[in-house]
Amino acid sequence: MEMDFPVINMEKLNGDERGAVMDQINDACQNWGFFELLNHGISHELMDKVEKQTKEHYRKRMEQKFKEMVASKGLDSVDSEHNDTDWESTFFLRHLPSSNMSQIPDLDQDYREVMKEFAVELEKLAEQILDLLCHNLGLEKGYLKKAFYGSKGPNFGTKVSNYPPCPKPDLIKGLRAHTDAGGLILLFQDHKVSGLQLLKDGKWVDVPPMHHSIVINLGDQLEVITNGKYKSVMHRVIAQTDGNRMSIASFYNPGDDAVIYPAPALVEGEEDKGKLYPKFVFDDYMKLYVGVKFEAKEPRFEAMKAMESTNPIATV
Ligand SMILES: O=C(O)CCC(=O)C(=O)O
Ligand SMILES: [Fe+2]
Repeated sequence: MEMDFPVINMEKLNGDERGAVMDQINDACQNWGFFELLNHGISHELMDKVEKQTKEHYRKRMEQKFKEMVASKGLDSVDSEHNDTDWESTFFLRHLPSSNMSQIPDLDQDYREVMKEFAVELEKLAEQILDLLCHNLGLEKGYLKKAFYGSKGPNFGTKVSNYPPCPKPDLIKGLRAHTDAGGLILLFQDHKVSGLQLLKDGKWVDVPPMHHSIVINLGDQLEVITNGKYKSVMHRVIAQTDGNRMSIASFYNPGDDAVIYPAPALVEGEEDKGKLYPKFVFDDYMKLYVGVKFEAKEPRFEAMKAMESTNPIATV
């Protein structure tokens, strides 16, 4: 039976349907790697401001540059598949462990302020979701936050993207297929222009645009910590021939020096026999990931295993 994309109404976590909603989240984590949140507590007014300012910023500061890039690379007239470019216009805001917001050029002051406010809300939501995951996994409250903490707290940042109309969306992807390297990803996506797809049972499935929703997906680190109980899932963006898709993806990731390994409570059997994933320093994983982002994740885990066996990390 074809299952529908999981949509979670967070309001119901406060009522007598809590158990069923928790099960729905657990099922989404096990079978989809993705779910979409409604009534997540972030005000619609704030989200509307973020959307308006992001679209305005694109028109004022990014669109011309994108068009010039397309023209200079001849991307609008390709006649065969392009596997080394993405049809996206992006910039990155870092919030934690320290903010880079004041160094980003061309951000209007009110846009800067609204994005700061949004990031604070998203950080709270991320930690709330991590605790729901802890509960479902049978881990103590705060386990995942602590696992990500390292010595300076998590890395938390936002990639602001626009996927402008693309004349050849079958030849150039908006964003090529990948799994996310980090922890928990929170996405505010355009509610009118679709394009995000995830790979499920060998088929690409649309992540449905919904007004004022936040889409959550799980990165490679949660696969490792859960010893594969939850998995990161391949996804990609298909640009549209008409319509510009906005997407604001926030990455709640481990700190650079956080040591990542399967939670002992989720490793079955004696000693380390049931441990399916390696132990490593998050930054070592990221150094590897940048070069192989658009490849399968399994060789990344294997490379980390090889590193672990030559240079084991003391148990902390
Ligand atoms: O734009 C999107 O919807 C997804 C972006 C994404 O997958 C990423 O930046 O890792
Ligand atoms: Fe992604």
